Amino acid sequence: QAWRAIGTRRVFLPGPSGAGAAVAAEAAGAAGADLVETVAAEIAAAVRTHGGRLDRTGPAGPADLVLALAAAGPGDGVAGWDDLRTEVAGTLGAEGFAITRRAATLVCADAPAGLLHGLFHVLRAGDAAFGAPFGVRRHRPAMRRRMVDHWDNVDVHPVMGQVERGYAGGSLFWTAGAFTADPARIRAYARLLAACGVNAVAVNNVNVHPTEARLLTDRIGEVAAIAGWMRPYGIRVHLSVSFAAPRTVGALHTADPCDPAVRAWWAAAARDVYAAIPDFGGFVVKADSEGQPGPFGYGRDHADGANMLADALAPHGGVVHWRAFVYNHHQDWRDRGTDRAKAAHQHFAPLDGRFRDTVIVQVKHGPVDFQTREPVSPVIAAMPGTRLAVEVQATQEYTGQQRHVCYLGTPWSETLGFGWAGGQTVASVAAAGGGLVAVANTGADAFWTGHPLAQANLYAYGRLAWDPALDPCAVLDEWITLTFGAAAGPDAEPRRTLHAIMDDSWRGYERYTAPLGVGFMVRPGHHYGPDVDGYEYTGWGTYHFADRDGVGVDRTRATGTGFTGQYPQPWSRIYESPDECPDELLLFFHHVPYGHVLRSGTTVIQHIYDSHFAGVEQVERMRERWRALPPGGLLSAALHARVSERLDEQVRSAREWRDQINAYFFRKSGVPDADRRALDGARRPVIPR
Ligand code: BDP
Repeated sequence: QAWRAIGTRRVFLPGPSGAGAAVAAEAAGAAGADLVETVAAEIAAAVRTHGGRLDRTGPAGPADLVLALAAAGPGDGVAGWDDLRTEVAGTLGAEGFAITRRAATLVCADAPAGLLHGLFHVLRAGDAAFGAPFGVRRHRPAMRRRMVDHWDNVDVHPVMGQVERGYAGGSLFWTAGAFTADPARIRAYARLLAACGVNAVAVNNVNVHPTEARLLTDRIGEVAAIAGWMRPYGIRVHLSVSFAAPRTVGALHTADPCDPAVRAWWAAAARDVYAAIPDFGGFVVKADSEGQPGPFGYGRDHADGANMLADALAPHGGVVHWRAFVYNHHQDWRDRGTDRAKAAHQHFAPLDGRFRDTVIVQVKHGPVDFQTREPVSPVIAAMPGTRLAVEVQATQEYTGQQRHVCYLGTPWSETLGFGWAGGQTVASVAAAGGGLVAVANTGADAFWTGHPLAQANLYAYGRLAWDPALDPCAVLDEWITLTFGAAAGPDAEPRRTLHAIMDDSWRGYERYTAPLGVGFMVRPGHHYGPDVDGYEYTGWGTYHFADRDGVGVDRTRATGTGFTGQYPQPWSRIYESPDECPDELLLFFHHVPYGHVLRSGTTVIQHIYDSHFAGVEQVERMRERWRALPPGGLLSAALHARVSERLDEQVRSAREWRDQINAYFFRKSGVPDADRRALDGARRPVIPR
């Protein structure tokens, strides 16, 4: 439906034999020519369905929409084109475009990928792109690389399955050891990603098991096939590699990054990869983390390891995404001086300035691990001499596993806007460095994402990576329009319902799971559902320290782990003080008594109770709204049923969270609920002692 605005119109896109064709072909290059033909095929399909017309050879009569490269142009006869081209040529970069509305809507790009993004822009705007005239508007992505990282395994892992932390069916690429990617499906996937603004995909898990390690060598053909199917949509393919590969898939006895034989092994491996995939993006590496091999084993550091791989890739134009998710996963909960939150900064900040330009240190957005609410990782402010990428988790490992509605555009936007002295923000650091990365939430599921409404997270990720200043609610609105139809008419009610369900869903999830910045009260292993003490006495470094008097982790300099000292001002000061620390992060930074009064005026214990009741009520209302909305139009019966089934589970799970958390804290603290609601899950009021 969304294509109607384009498909009903007369579109001119200079083709291989049209005006300026020779110049266009030269400007586009071989890969670029693919992209221009992708744009043509998209428009051709739309006009076939909706009755418009596509001209490739010259505007036969007036056009409504003209898309062309600045270097080529559509030739004479398109009013306003020369002005536009003169104004914008050479300023749009590899993916940007300019758009203006004169007699026709004109889209001009310096490079073919810009035409593709321009087309999707017109698609998002719909009829508005063909209304009253408007002046030249330039659009360029804030982040040069907008990458989705798949955690797909080749073999089925005994614990993690086919896709680690995957909640959207199987892998799009592999099934039980075999390469089962369906070309049409991968092309459709590339199209989906490109429409969201994504331009890079890492195809396999960062935990590289023995079979996946061979994707780098004898199974590179599989990666090349994926690259071939994705290339027409401007998407480059990256590969997660094992640091131990020279030993495990090669015949060397060491993987020491300073050993000349190891360096030569990687140089040869990179050469072979590029022979198979000339536009290969580069490597993603999880090293010395959670059991993955790395440079520490040879007495080297992360800069030695990352630079060695960068040197292998550099001659071919590739980059290394080296993850900063490094910590001791055998930490002793009794040692309060150590703190997992501090680890990435301790490992990486001292290395600032030592990484090559083609190394991108990929930092999780928070200091611990994709929890529902975390402060921003202090590493992001601590490495001005290093290119950083920021990693978010679209796959909802800790945010409801795509059984719960949890719209993540909201927290990502907050994270990207987080700033400190000198006008720096998370978005500006990522934009200047290596961009924004999302762990994929997609898979072989018919709706791509398991929960159909989780598609909005992929969309929001891509849109915010393109422009971090976008309002996440407006982005959600775009997704709703593109997926379910325009605002007016019969679609108005579905839109209202979807907003009512989704806008505040992340905060809702936080309310019934882990308010005040406390994390990891999840069941160990699979991380779904509540288990307050599940990780409390383990080695994973994820504690809440609840006792009869209070709860939270003291991360202050004064009396705690000193983590607050890793932040620049003013945050270091703000987080250090329990009075200044934002309520929503209080228990992340402070251990406080249950009677501690929050900035909101409520005590911590009462807030825990209130927020769990409120969270469940919110989810119950979400389900009622959905039930009141009959399937129909673009809301298919299958989709409606899937969302209904997931909302039932969300209600069940939210009640379970409420009852377990409230019962736990009631028993620990002995403090009754001010409103005398049942706290221990029993269906009777609790009489205050
Ligand atoms: C954790 C996941 C684990 C990943 C790890 C990572 O539980 O499966 O391997 O992150 O990012 O959150 O490497």
